[in-house]
Amino acid sequence: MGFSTDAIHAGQAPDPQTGAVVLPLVQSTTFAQEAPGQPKKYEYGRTGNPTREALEANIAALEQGRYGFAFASGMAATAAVCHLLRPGDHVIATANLYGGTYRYFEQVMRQFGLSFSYADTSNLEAIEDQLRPSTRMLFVETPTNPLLILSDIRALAGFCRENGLLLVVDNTFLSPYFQRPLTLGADIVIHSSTKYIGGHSDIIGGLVVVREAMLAEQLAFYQNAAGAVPSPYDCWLTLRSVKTLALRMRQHDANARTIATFLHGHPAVRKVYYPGLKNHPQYRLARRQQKDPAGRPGFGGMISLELENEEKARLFLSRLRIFTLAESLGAVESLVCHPATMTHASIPPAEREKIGLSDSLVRLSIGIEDVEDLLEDLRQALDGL
Ligand code: P1T
Repeated sequence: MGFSTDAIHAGQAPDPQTGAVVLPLVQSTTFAQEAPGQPKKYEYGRTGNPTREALEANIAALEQGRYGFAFASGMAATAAVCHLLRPGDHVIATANLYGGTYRYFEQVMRQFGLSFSYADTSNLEAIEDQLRPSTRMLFVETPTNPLLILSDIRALAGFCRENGLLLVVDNTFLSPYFQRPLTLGADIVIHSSTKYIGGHSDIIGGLVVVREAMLAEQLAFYQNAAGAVPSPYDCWLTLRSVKTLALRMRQHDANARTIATFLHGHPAVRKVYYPGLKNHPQYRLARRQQKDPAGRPGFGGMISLELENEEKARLFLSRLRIFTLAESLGAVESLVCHPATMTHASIPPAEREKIGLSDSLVRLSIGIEDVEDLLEDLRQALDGL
């Protein structure tokens, strides 16, 4: 089936009992058993729920995986994946990660005997330099939050196969509409479905998709044992959101391309980070790796820009009218954020400096409003800076 057909139908046949076209929302926390220890299909809502199961089947179809798992947040999804590891295991992660992921690795998982090294995962040699006998996992964000650096998933998958590592890709920034890491050889895909998949800034959620039955078994066990599951209502809302994912992603991408070009030509902007600009160092990789289901290149809706200094960045933020100053991204409305003091504040300043995340960096999440209005808002905020 095509992507949009799957987005609308996968996991959601009309209800056999009532004919309801929209998947019924099953809020029940428990399910009647025919005899002790003999449930019909579901027994307890943490273990399994029909609404959650539909979402899990849906995301598995969109990512072209076999098994999907829904969690209460993107961080809970990342935690589930980390629990595939054992004390003593070593992880190599992209140097520029979402700040919360870095915090979870450094301040939570380290306490349990895991160790983490950070590398520029766009460079295989830099990864190789970090490789140890105990390395078990390569954890990659591509494009990265907020610097939009890409890693070549297919090349990394080959490296991981040779070295016996699991390749995990956080696909939050593009959604399965523009990037399907499992088809490029990744083992595990993670989403903060709070972002593009939810798309309306009203659901916190996380998703994991795999192909291998062994990984699926461990994730299912952990999901039930640790219990960071989303509510059935959040799953139902997410399913509703996914139905328009293709339409929304096309508009995010179209608006962002126009805006990135405008920003690139504005004298107050020192640098624009957007993989769809020809001067992005990985423009060719972006065209090859990031594609809509019909094979057309897609760059997504995230843009970062460097202003002259932090003071100008703050002034710019205060002048914007349509762009709302807030954390998060990927929703229909445009947002703006100052990563150094907001989403990436949990990364120590020295580490931020190392990866090039400066105090004058501003991140835009381009929404699907009329692009002329967004351009006008940016123009009035930048002019005379
Ligand atoms: O917020 P949560 O649903 O728990 O997802 C965490 C997460 C994971 N991965 C990436 C790439 C992310 O960007 C996030 C969350 N990011 C933000 C809240 C933000 O504004 O960048």
